[in-house]
Amino acid sequence: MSEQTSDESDLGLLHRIRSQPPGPFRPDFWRSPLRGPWLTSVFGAVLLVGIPIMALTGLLSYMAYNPNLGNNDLTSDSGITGAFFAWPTRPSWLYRLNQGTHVTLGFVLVPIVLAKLWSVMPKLFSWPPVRSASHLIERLSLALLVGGIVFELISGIINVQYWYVVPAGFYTAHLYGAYILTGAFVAHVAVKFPTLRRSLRTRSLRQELRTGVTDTGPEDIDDDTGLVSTDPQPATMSRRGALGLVGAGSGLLFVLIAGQNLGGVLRRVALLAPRGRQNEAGPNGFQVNKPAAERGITEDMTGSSWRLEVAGRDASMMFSREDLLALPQHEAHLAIACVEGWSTGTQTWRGIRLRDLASMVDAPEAGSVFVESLEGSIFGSTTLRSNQIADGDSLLALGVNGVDLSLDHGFPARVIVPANPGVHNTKWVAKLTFEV
Ligand SMILES: Nc1nc2c(c(=O)[nH]1)N[C@H]1C(S)=C(S)[C@@H](COP(=O)(O)O)O[C@H]1N2
Ligand SMILES: [Mo]
Repeated sequence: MSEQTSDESDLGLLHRIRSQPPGPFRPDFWRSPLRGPWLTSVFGAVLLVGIPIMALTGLLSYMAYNPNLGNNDLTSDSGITGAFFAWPTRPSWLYRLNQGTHVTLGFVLVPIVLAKLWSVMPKLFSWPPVRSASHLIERLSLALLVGGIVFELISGIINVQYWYVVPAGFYTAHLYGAYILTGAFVAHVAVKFPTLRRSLRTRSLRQELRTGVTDTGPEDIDDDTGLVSTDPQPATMSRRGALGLVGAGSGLLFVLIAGQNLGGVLRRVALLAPRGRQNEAGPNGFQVNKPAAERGITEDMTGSSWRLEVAGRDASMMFSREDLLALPQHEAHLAIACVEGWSTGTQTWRGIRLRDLASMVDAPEAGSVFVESLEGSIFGSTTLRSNQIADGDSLLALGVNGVDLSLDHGFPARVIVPANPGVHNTKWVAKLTFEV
């Protein structure tokens, strides 16, 4: 008797589950009148522009890192990023612009990505979760898209906030994540672009921006996208309010990060930029990313016993700092721009042209120079290409803004090359090896 009762209730439960999926899987669980293909498409249109810019600037940054040159990029198999062209030295602000765009836009896109995900949330809970093989493939590709963008944004933000442990691991993961995201993005756009175009035409943005809460109703029901609520609540916010909220979030993030690259008054409010904001008084007061103490560089190592070795085809020469100061000095107005998006702004560097040093060791047309410093971290050496050596503003700098380099800025000598990713402007240089 009791068995029969339990059987019956089991059956009843099963029936209820079939006809009425749990909570968020029920279509009438999602009741915001704002959700609909138009709103999703507005966010989608912004990402349609933003994500390709992220992919392009990211790829260009890898090329600037010069993965086809020896030690410059530690990513194994950097693929096409190593293949194509030598990163130019002109315009000198090129890398600053590239990384400023990449990092700033990455922050600015966060609210838009969140809003886009919110707008399609009911689709995440489709019931049954898998209807067919093609539905499964569609859902897997969306998982790659959503997972890819969330991973790229989080890993990028963690990196520029210095929360990472192994930097080389970040670059590899961020690059491969980008390949996956790009693939999923291209597939998604190919499938959804017609819907996006059609949906954007269903409402007028100008009209929406004039519509308050009381006049805000759901979008027209369309069985195609399934985004419009089947049982909408009255609006508590207008579309104008929703777009304004997302826009304000992006604007706030812009203000909190952009100054690290742009400088000026925005630099003081760049609260999300751990390096970009510091700026002390004095000629050496601009940002220091890796201080001497952190790298084990002491006054002893850089004092009167310090020598620079310059090696060329057959010749090798040793220079004291006095020897270097006796050589022709050149001035260059250049900014350091780090992969993390911050920049020192333009400083006046003074030192010896790299190409002059190359000539002194009989390597005037050097194909590359291997730069070694007094410290052995992965940032402690770099390889520069022929076009970088040849540029008249590429210096082994001894001074900055009219004074000697400070120890933190690379005393006795550091590399400074126009449009060079910051990390290749090696400090505390001990040896230059020019290869023909
Ligand atoms: N030897 C050495 N040179 C170095 C570094 C370093 O850690 N060691 N840091 C690099 C990085 S990551 C940047 S962005 C630039 C500017 O950093 P700075 O502010 O520490 O000079 O210097 C580069 N030169
Ligand atoms: Mo850097």
